[in-house]
Amino acid sequence: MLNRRNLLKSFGIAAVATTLPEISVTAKANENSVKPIVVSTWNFGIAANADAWKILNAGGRALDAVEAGAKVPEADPNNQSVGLGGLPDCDGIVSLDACIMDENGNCSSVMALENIVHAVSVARKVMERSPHVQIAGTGALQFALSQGFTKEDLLTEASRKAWEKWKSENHYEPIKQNVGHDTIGILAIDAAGNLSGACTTSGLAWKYHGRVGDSPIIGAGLFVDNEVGAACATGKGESVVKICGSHTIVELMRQGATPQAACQEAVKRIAKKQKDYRDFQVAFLAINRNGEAGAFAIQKGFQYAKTTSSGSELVNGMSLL
Ligand code: SD4
Repeated sequence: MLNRRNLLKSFGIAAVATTLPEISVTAKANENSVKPIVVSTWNFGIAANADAWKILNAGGRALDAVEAGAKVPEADPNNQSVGLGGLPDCDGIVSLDACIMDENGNCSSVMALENIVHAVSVARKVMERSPHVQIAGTGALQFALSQGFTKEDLLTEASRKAWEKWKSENHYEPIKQNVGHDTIGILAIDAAGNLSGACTTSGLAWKYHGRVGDSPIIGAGLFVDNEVGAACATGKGESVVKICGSHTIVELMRQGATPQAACQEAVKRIAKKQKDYRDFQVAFLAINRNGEAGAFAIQKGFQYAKTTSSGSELVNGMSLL
């Protein structure tokens, strides 16, 4: 039976328990294209992928697929880390970060957007109907309303109660975060071989009002290069931004790293520079343009959902700790 060390070796990766190994950059990805394909973060990615797959399977565009997939957890009031029902900031206000990027390098995001469920769709409108790549705060809301989105109260009863409990225990002090927080990042390749990605989140619970994480920052929470591959991030955004995580991973894949080895190297950079890395989670997910997927996290427990013509599966990401 394979033990963990052998399993890591079988993937061409050195063991990663206490030391931080050099990554092994393996040979160029094989040419056995797996497409279409969609991958997304966490177990709720299975439901997101199902909607994305309908579009991919019908020959649709990866951009439409990732938007459709990201909208699934956004609309789910029981998902407390994305869209409707997301845990609020320290003032009890739900604010969303989202971005989207297509095969031509077009991209855009909304930051700290309030009162609109489908932040990812607002981000797409920024890309397609404005001259900008980023719109934040009240301006993002104003833009969304001008595009026909409707205002809704995003704070569900369950999230309001969770906030009130936090408030009574923490005296309004935004705390050092290590609460469960599960952004969806979703990456797809369509039948034409084009890549797109999207990312959407309510961000860290109890954050400072106006705080922006990595998810809407192109290159940090998401990056897509049609010639190479795509990557996205979940976890503590501040740590992802500091290493420009997703762009780093795409550039490593450009140099020949497998998606998994590239994700591992990004995690390693965080661990090298951020001494408290044992106290938080960051996970990266990537695909290359041949449809190979890989992931790597700081902590155990990260999973991603993968859907191809063979079906859907939840894959356990490897981790540093
Ligand atoms: C953030 N990266 O706002 C997001 C939160 C997250 O899994 O990913 N949670 O920092």
